[in-house]
Amino acid sequence: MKMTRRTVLGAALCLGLGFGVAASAYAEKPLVLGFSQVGAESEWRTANTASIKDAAKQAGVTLKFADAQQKQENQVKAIRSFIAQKVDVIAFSPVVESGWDTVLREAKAAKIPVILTDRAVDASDKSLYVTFIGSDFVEEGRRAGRWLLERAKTMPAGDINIVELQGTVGSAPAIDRKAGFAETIAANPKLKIIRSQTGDFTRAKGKEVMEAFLKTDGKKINVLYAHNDDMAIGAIQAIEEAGLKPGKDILVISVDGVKGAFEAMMAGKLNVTVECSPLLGPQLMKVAKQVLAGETVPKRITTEESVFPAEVAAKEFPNRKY
Ligand code: GYE
Repeated sequence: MKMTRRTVLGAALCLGLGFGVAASAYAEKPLVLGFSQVGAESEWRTANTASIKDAAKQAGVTLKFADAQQKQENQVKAIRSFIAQKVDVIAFSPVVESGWDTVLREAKAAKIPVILTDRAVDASDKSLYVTFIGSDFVEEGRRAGRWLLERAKTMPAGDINIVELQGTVGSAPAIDRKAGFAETIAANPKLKIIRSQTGDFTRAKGKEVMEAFLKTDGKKINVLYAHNDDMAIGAIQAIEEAGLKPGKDILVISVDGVKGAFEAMMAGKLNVTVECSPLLGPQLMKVAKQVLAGETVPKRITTEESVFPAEVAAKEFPNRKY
């Protein structure tokens, strides 16, 4: 085992005092974790925050939690304050992929390990973080695309017009879910994305942008692909207000698998949700402890997920944890 700051101090105490009790009491000093969260933009995020806070409590980790309200500058400030406070480990879910190199270098210079959760960064120097725990967003996009490819087989001849509600501009899930979906539906030339715009992962924005899509393209729209459930739920409202039936006149596909999506599926308004688990807390606490103990952890830890079509919604609903 590598000697960490803590083990060194523990050993020094042991030698100095000659008391095993004092040394073990010191060894139990809780790990201090600084966590910079993206915000509170969606049901997914609320569940993710709850998972991190609960897991910290369970693991006896002292959590310093900061909500960035979806602003990168707030995340940078939070990380700098964690460095100043000399926390043991920093973890964060980067709102966008780029622009982290400077602050990550500052953390490295202060010898504070950084763990990425949920979203990735595009830093060219991979040594700037220890590991990235989260979903494979490209695969989620592919799963959404595969569902549509299957469904398209039973749809009338002619073009199938898709509108897309993207997540936050520049964020890993928006970039990857778009790419995975586009790559997959390319197999069927009838499937056409006629509009694609950001709804910033929120219900309010999802509704607003869908209203605009409906105004210009109305009856031409056959499918909505939303990068998260919240935007889909907002858009469903817009579709209903336009006098159309979501889930029937316009098929609705989304990502996350939050309870609200299952309710919408049970009401026949959402056709499928691709699972993306926000329950990253326990894994984060485990990895933070391993990192601090000097253990080697994998550079990429991928969350396991599945797909839930409307047909299984009622059966699965009682098992949902978020
Ligand atoms: O899909 C969305 C949230 O980064 C995976 O962020 C997360 C995404 C999630 O706001 O609902």
